[in-house]
Amino acid sequence: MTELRAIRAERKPLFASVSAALKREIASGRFAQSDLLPGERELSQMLEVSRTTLRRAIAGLIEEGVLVHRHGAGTFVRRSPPHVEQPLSRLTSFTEDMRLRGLAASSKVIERGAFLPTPEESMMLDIALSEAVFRLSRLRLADGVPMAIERAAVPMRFLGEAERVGDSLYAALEASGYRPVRAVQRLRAVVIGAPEAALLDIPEGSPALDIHRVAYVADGRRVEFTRSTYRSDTYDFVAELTLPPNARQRAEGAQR
Ligand code: 16G
Repeated sequence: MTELRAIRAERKPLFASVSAALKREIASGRFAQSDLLPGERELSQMLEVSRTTLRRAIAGLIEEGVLVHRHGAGTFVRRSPPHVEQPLSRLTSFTEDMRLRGLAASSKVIERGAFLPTPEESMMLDIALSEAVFRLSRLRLADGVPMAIERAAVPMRFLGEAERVGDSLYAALEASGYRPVRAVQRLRAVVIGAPEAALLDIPEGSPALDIHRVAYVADGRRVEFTRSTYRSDTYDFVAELTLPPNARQRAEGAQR
């Protein structure tokens, strides 16, 4: 605790020094990821600061996403999520992507079943409003850490029965002979609202990536429309860029 006491000698506002000291303790492993912080009384005694100063420091760290408050349970050190680099040119599934990185994929189902499509789903899938879709909305996790919320819609005709879908949507589509072979994806930066922030375990107002994917089967029919919200602190989407062939020939010629 000598290090924590040294905060009194620093020339910052006291609460800022308390935040910095708590961050150092987290980085050093004294308070491990996912650990419950000691109670307010204990911490304020340890740090020799008032509870008001401590509360101010903790509130700041919650806002920064270093700590997380769970109702009725206390304040925890947030577990830092795995960082994933995702090539934008490969049409893979979440389960496959995580497996390739040695991470365990899991999901929490938010909504699942056969429904009539919304006007947006019917337009994006190019189907009639009367044609049923299988809708699967999930929170996707890697090694137990929330990474994304995905809301997928697939025309029922590609799946046969909803029961066919297990942990992986793409595995189910592959089993029924309709694995997507091509997809068009649109990415956009968004600011996260309260309900999604709570699911993703990040502070409200954090930046996130909003991704729309329309995927096609070999004969050109649309098989999937998925709207996803990805945590921007866990995902880097990486695209490889190439010159068109004629410009490439010119560039290579100039090098000779
Ligand atoms: C990916 C896809 C999503 C697809 C899901 C299937 C992006 C942005 N999205 O997460 O469109 O539905 O994989 O995953 O990459 P699953 O087979 O594990 O259910």
